[in-house]
Amino acid sequence: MKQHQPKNMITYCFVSISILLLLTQPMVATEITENERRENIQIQHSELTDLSDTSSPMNQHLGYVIDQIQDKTNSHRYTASNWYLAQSFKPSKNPLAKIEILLELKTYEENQLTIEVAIRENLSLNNPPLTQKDITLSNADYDATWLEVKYDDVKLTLDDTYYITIHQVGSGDCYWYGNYEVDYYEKGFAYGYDLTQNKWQNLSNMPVFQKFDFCFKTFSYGDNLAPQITKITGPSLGKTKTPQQYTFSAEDPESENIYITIDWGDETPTKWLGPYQSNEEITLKHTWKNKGSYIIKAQSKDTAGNVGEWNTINAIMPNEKEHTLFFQRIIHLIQQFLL
Ligand SMILES: [Ca+2]
Ligand SMILES: [Ca+2]
Repeated sequence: MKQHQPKNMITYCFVSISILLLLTQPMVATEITENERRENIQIQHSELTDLSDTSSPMNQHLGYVIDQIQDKTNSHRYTASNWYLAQSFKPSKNPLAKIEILLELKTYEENQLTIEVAIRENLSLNNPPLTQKDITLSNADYDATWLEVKYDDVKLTLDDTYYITIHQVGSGDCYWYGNYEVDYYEKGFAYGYDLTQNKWQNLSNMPVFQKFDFCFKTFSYGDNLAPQITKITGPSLGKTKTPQQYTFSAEDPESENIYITIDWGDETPTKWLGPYQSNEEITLKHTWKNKGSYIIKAQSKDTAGNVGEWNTINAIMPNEKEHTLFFQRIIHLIQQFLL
């Protein structure tokens, strides 16, 4: 019995130390992780400042958004030179940036036909329009074509009635398409002005055109929204000194191209990568030198420079090989002493 005691004591001490080691190991790892996490956050903050210095354009309007629209068609009216045609509408957005009207060139002289397209507060042709631009139709517009008329931003009173009037210059014929079966645009009417009779007709007063509206669209500007990271996928557990692959994507509300920046949680400098398409899957590899828990952060911006929020994923790089060997050795030693 006495002969066995020293060996038992040694075994007992070793097992105790081993258990203590096993218990303290994760705690030490956790402590490192927390420190690294704090460092990472500091890095992220300092790099965030750098990112704001990138020479991206100021936040700007991306483009047009439709305000009013009537795009159904089953009929048309001629724009013969002795007529003005008009469509009334009530804006809900400011400013009016452009309109589109659905025209088709029928006959023309000198291969083109000029149309005056105006925005008016009323139908009095003696009053100057709020704005007017000429468009020229050519051979290319020999089918029904949405023709764009851009105006310098026109400030309108929302929900007041305004008129798009068109009048062709010179001889020829052109269709302005519309629809008369259903009143698709209830906030406006179609009008025709017969120059030979010097009067406007509300086309809706004519039985066949009771519900007639011309095909038109009015446009204002939409706010350009920042893209957001929609996906970060990849291993949550990996090995140090081995490239790890992650997939990112970002969606821009206006489907603009996007740029992406990744903060890998170590001290790798961040930079904007791209351009990529909105929703495109972007696969990137990164190698961590030191073990620890890392917060991978991704952020995107659009071509106008609107920057979205950070999105994150956690990844632990425990250097599995070291851990496995360490635990294997401990277990092996315990087994030796217990036997
Ligand atoms: Ca109508
Ligand atoms: Ca955008």
